[in-house]
Amino acid sequence: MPSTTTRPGICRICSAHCGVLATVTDGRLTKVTGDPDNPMFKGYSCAKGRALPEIHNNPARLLHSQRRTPDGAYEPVESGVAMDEIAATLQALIEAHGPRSVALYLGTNGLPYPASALMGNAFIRAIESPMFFTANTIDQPGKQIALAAHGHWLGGDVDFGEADTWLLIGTNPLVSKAIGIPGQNPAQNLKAAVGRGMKLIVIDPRRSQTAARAAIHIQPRPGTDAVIVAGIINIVIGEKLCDWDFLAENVDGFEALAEAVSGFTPAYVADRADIPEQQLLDAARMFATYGTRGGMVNAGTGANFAMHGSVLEYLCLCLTTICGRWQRAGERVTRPNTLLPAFTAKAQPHPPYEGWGYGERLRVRGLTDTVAGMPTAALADEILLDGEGQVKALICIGGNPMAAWPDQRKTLRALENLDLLVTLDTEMSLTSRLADYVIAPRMQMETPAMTMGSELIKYYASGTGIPAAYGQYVPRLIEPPAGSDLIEEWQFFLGLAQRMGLEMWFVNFFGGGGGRFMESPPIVLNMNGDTRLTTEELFEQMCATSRIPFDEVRSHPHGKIFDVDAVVEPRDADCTAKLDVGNGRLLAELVAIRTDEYVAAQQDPAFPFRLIPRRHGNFMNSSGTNLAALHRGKPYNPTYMHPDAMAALGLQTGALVTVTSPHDSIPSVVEADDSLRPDVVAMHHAFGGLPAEDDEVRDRGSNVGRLVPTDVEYDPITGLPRQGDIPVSVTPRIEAAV
Ligand SMILES: Nc1nc2c(c(=O)[nH]1)N[C@H]1C(S)=C(S)[C@@H](COP(=O)(O)OP(=O)(O)OC[C@H]3O[C@@H](n4cnc5c(=O)[nH]c(N)nc54)[C@H](O)[C@@H]3O)O[C@H]1N2
Ligand SMILES: Nc1nc2c(c(=O)[nH]1)N[C@H]1C(S)=C(S)[C@@H](COP(=O)(O)OP(=O)(O)OC[C@H]3O[C@@H](n4cnc5c(=O)[nH]c(N)nc54)[C@H](O)[C@@H]3O)O[C@H]1N2
Ligand code: SF4
Ligand SMILES: [Mo]
Repeated sequence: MPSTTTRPGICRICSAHCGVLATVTDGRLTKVTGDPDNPMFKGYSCAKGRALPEIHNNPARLLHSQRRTPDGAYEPVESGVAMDEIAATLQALIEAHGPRSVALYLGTNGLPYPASALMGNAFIRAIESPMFFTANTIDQPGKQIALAAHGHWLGGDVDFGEADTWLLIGTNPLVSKAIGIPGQNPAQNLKAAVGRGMKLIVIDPRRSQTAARAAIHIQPRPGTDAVIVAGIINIVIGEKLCDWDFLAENVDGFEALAEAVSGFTPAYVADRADIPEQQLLDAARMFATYGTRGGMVNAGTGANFAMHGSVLEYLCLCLTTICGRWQRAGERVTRPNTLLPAFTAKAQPHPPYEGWGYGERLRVRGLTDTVAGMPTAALADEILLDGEGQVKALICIGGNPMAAWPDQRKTLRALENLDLLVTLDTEMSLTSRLADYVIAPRMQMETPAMTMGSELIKYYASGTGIPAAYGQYVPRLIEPPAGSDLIEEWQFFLGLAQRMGLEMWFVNFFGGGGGRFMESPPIVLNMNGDTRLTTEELFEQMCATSRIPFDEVRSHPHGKIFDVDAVVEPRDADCTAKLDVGNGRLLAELVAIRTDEYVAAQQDPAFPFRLIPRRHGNFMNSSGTNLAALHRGKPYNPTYMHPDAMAALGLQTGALVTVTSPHDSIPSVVEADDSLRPDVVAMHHAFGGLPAEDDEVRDRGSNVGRLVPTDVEYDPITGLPRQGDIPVSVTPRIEAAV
């Protein structure tokens, strides 16, 4: 008789952290479904979470760490030996070239393992290298830049579940579960909201799953979001729809904002964005006046990648603030802490602070450390540029630079130029195939799990995090496969530190690089001497000051929404802080977008389409793309194109094409999609092989990042290059004879 158990687990593939039910048969994960007894998720799960058995049992999964041999092949290496050798190489590099020669990159798969980001960061601080990079600066770093310039409202967010309007820009939370609509079963959350009368407004060049449910869907030219939001602000101010009491008490810079947006008249915006003027007016009025409880504004990757992400995010905060869309004294605290320490929400601002231009200076493009973290798009240059400070060693935790970084060819040159490349990855990812060592880690269900990571992301931006005092902890549900040698990432860093004689301590922070602001005191842990710690004990220490005692959370295996009943306190009598909607630098950038020279430079008849990003419901970036259970016979990322545009080029779904940007070109397979504007094409990123593997396009897709240069157009503060609204041409491609 096979032994079968079914127990609660937590899927951490994305930030929703769904409570699921995991069935284990004879030590193997065999089934994952939603957990009907979980009070937050009520049985919800998505295709990715339900594929956790295939993900764990993937034949391509690494069961042993790998070492590259002189002839370029890989051989298994015992993890302790790998740590000995890596520690010795790092030590030698630091002695010869200084600590800055060692960099660390944290990708999206830091998220499932709360200790690994912290320990990776502790390690890089222990060697005194400033070179800690995360995926955040090739994501939406403008969010933290904008918060620094604007300040934080200490009363917290308006609840999506109570609001009468909401504005979403370039985000598709029904698929991404990332922002705006709470990610804990977003389709249900939206359905409930629309059912009670909420008016959703979506700005997206594609009729996305989310846009299809909107009261107003504005379908503009990509890259015009800052122009549109400036136009909405201009209408709100012009029609005197602001929350004047809130402005008087809490806000500086209103005159400067009004002046900066004044040129963005409805007629100008309608023309620039190619949208009906009346629709813009309707959207602005609806957002500002509809119902009794107004909602907030959130932007996503689509809007952030199209240049001027910092400005756009700042304008989103400005619009929220001039409409007074923050929780007030006496109202409910909508994102109370559970596993994080208690805090007191107050109806007052935390003033703006220095967000950029400090700390480590990069040797390229005048970029610096910022509140969003170090500019990842410049790391390849730091590896390639000879001279003092050159990066010689890179450690990647749960990230895939060859798939996800901009300028794939430059990334390839850079990674090949390193003296030491180490990845911590569950498979021989595109990046691992270039590594000197690949450290094989445990997977989700082989480690304990908790929801602290999902709770923490509220510090990343408004519209994120868990909208309730919800917490869940689950122990490890399976042992790693028999005969394997797998470690957890944090143990790898502690192992290196011990071998190098380093002092390790870590401070709890949002691992994605989100901001320097938290209301509650940081959790500081000293790791020295604690060599036999288990992950369970580490979690206990991380939760030692949690608002709900860790044991209490643990005693509810299906998760629990705690009744904390917190309300926002009135402002302190001596509080003089104000939010700032008049940041000079960001508003100057806005005004520059309004000039004719700027507009003229955007157009080039050689590139008649704009390529935009979009997420795939079944994959998390590059993860899962090689699993039949998830790709279901389509293992590539098509170029989605409007049928009329295809007809004009004589193309049919399934035809091979070449997509060319001013920088480079990639092969692709075209697919009809009438949800797009005819002048726009869309692709999922993080597919494809190495540049030499383009003929495998039908089996693995192609790499969008290759079309993106890092040093031509980029955000002057964060270094984020133009990863969306990319000018491209699409031309038929002759299928090579096989
Ligand atoms: N052109 C373009 N570029 C983009 C984007 C875009 O839309 N368009 N999006 C950007 C954004 S928003 C982001 S966040 C970045 C993402 O950039 P990255 O985080 O660098 O890329 P991922 O593909 O998410 O990398 C995940 C890696 O984790 C590995 N992995 C899977 N499971 C585990 C595990 O359990 N443990 C460990 N240790 N590893 C695991 C996978 O095999 C994979 O190699 O890409 C950015 N780049
Ligand atoms: N299933 C799944 N979920 C994920 C991920 C995944 O790969 N798969 N990735 C995770 C990660 S790392 C992140 S950062 C988040 C991202 O989460 P989101 O930001 O919500 O990303 P998308 O779902 O791609 O939605 C972006 C939308 O922007 C639109 N868009 C493109 N260009 C423009 C533009 O110029 N202007 C406007 N207004 N809209 C534009 C696209 O059509 C698309 O509908 O998702 C996370 N969740
Ligand atoms: S929504 Fe995210 S956390 Fe939930 S099951 Fe899907 S991938 Fe996992
Ligand atoms: Mo991301």
